[in-house]
Amino acid sequence: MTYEFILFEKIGNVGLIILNRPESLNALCERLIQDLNAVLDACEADTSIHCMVLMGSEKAFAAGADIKEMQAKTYQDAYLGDFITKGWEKVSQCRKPIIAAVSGYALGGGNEIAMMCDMIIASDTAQFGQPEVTIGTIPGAGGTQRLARSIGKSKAMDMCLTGRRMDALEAERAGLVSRVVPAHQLRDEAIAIAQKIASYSIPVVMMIKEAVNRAFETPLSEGLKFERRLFHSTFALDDQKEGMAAFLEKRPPVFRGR
Ligand code: DAK
Repeated sequence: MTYEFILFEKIGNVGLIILNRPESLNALCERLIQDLNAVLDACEADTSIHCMVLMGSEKAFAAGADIKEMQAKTYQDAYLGDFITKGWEKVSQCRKPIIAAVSGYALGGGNEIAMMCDMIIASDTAQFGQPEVTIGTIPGAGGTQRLARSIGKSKAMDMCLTGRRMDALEAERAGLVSRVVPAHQLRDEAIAIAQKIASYSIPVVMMIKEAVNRAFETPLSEGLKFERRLFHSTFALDDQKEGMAAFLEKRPPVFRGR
């Protein structure tokens, strides 16, 4: 499959997805979102891919939704056409893990897409923000919701109400980002983390993702029950037998994803 605004590479069991619209700092136009959906569908369907990395360029992960595309829309256009809603949730609906590797700007829809991923690895040059207030609108792809859950009310309000940017170290302190690495190492670090995840049992990895995400959708008691059921179900997997046998036999496990 060919994409207009995405570069794709398979590295072992990892799918590396690169947003590639440099002249607009990876502004998320409709075609780019279509390409992103298509490549994610392909990764989900490819059983040899166990984990994905989503990144942009060194200067920009993505500078937000395409303002040139949005500016002239009327309310009727946006509402009746369900403007840019279709497909925007795809990243958050993938069952396999996705790592966002962010360098440079992750603004507006760019930050929202990064937050839809399962973790964010940032380069030391990364800048995160929800600047919609500065252009007369509000975050529209989960910014007010995911940011509040990720970094708490006060910092989420600060970012969404003032439009200020957060650098990589502040984002790491606030819990938005899991690790910060030097810019030149970002790609390799993100791929190494993805390869580590991809080396484990794929059904187990997918269950962990499902269980952690359940924490955001349920009360604690229901989340714990859900986790317990999934935990019990791992005892039906060959990979659980293999993983524990390998530990006892002091050898590396060979997971077969079964
Ligand atoms: N859209 C379109 N073009 C953009 C862009 C954007 N968001 N960001 C940058 N560009 C373009 C610039 O227009 C410029 O193009 P030319 O003038 O060369 O043709 C080129 O990229 C380089 O940008 P600059 O010359 O501005 O570069 P600088 O280094 O000086 O500044 C900057 C970089 C990132 C600080 C600046 O470009 C900037 O402030 N960009 C806009 C950031 C922003 O406000 N982003 C939020 C957009 S609103 C939804 C889903 C998503 C959304 C809403 C709803 N649904 C599912 C319902 C999301 C909304 C948003 O993201």
